[in-house]
Amino acid sequence: MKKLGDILLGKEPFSEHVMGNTAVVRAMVEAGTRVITSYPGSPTPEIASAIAGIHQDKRPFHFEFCVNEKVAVEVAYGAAVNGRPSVVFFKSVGLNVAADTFVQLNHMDIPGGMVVIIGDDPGAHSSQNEQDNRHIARMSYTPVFEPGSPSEVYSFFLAASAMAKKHRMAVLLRLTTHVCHGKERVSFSGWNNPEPDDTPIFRGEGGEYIPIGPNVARMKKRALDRLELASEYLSGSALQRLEDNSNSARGVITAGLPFYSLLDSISKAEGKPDILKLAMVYPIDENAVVEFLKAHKEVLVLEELDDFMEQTVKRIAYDHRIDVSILGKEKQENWIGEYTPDRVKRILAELWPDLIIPIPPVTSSLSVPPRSPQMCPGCGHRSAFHAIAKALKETDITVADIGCHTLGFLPPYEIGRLLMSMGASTGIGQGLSLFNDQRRIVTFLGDSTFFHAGMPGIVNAVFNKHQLTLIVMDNGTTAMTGHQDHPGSGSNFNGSTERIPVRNVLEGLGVKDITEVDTYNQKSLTEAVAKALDAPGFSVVIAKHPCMLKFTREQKRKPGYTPKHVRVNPDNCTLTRECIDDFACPSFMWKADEDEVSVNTDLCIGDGSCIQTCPSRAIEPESKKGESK
Ligand SMILES: Cc1ncc(C[n+]2csc(CCOP(=O)(O)OP(=O)(O)O)c2C)c(N)n1
Repeated sequence: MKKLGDILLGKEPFSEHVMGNTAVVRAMVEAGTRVITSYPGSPTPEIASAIAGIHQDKRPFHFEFCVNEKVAVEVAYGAAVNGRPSVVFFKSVGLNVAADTFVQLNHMDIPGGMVVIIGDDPGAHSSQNEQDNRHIARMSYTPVFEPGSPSEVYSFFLAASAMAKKHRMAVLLRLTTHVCHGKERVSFSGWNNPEPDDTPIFRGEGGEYIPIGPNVARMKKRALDRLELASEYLSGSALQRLEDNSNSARGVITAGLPFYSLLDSISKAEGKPDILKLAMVYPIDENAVVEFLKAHKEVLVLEELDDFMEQTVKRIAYDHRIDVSILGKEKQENWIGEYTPDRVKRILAELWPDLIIPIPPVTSSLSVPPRSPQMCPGCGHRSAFHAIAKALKETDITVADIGCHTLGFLPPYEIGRLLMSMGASTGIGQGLSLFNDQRRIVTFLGDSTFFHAGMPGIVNAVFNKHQLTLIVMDNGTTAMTGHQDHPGSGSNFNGSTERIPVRNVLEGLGVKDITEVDTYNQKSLTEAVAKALDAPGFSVVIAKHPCMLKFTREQKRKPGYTPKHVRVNPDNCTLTRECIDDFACPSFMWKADEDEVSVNTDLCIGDGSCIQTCPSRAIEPESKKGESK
């Protein structure tokens, strides 16, 4: 097994078992990418983890995490109009944040070329929706390549990058969760790029880059012309596949991961349908589709999420007067969720019952207990929710935001009754406060989210004099997506940087009522929140404590580290169960048969934030055990 750095930079051809998220970085290196930007979000953060596998001095490109997806697109665009081939990557809903700039891209002449990689999330494994970003590609005239495996991620990126450079445009590479995370052996070409030409070539004379007035129509024409060039590029492309099973009755048009699910589903079938697997899902290779439709009596369009290709295929059949029956997403349930092999098997069995050999259901004697997500042992957010709950009234309305602290909505805290999108809580809270002097409003924001999209809502609260309390859950990192740095962390992807404290920003934004409390100091936090809630106008409490998962991982790497734990002293324990029922740290275990609370030392990190929660003072550092005897 080669080292990650060698996989990404090795100049001789080789093959290796890698994730889609790794294969794409190798492709970026081969394509001579000079600037890569991102904002973290599943399923793509491992692209950055792979980049981190190349020593900073050896990286042939600049990489940075930006404060949000919009800025990430802008930095990549700025580099590309100056001649640097660039890439930006982020998760599905990141495109909503980036949209204002993203939709303009193909109106512009982009000499370096840009590849925009999005990680869509059918099945919503780690997103608040399943949005199908192929739609926004159409709206912005952006060609979309859709690979279905790590090998295709590699080859499709190279094609997307070549197209972007040749036609001086932006091209989308649409990945989905299992394409990002799936692993297979990928054959990599060798590479030997010439020294990059870093001449800053931007000119922009005569308003060429200013989309105002008559320029807009001219620019839009350019975007449409380049779309046509993109579809021409596909004719005869080796990336598009035709699986000829000599079946003139049935065919399937598909793309991406569903293609592999289809192959899996029909591997043992008799009378397999012919398959046209598209590499580009927008624009579609119309000639190939016409030929395929003409050659079959019945064609199924097999695609995850919306009926995006289906609509175009039906339009093509209509325009070309082709007599073919086209099957697609007639059933609403087929718009929802991933097209795994089992799912595709079920869809096919319903449409073409003679095709699929019924497979006996897999029975397993293992029963897996259902587990709800929860905060880590020692999490400062738990300590915060435990304290904040004591300051709240039953009638208060709490508004969650996106991050680890979203889990506050779960029992026993049940704090955060609405959730929408990153940074949305403060604005929603302001709406809730209107015509409402009976119920108090408390909103939450993580610190990464504060910088990402949280600030405009705060400015609005000050500007329009809203009555609410915001609690910034400041753990010093972007915890939920894997501890990426943000402007409040004091470091960025490439090293240390000036820390921008949340408090200073709040002061700069005009917030007058600000209190900062360590979340492990629960009494002070309860008091601070109670005071803020009673104060007139907009108040902010910064509930601070470093992410303990990150902290403990760092400690464990230090030589001589010995784990510390707490214990429940049975002599003092009065079985109030506050540690289990109200504080709810997963380290506490209830042994019902023995009527006893104990500590699972595999989970406990010894942070001690629980000690203050026990009314009978039974929780103590394990090191005190000897003393009490
Ligand atoms: C627009 C958008 N981009 C990225 C994400 C992925 N994501 C989920 S939570 C989160 C931020 C978490 O950091 P923070 O706000 O500091 O909260 P924490 O998890 O540390 O509590 C991110 C980037 C997302 N959900 N939406």
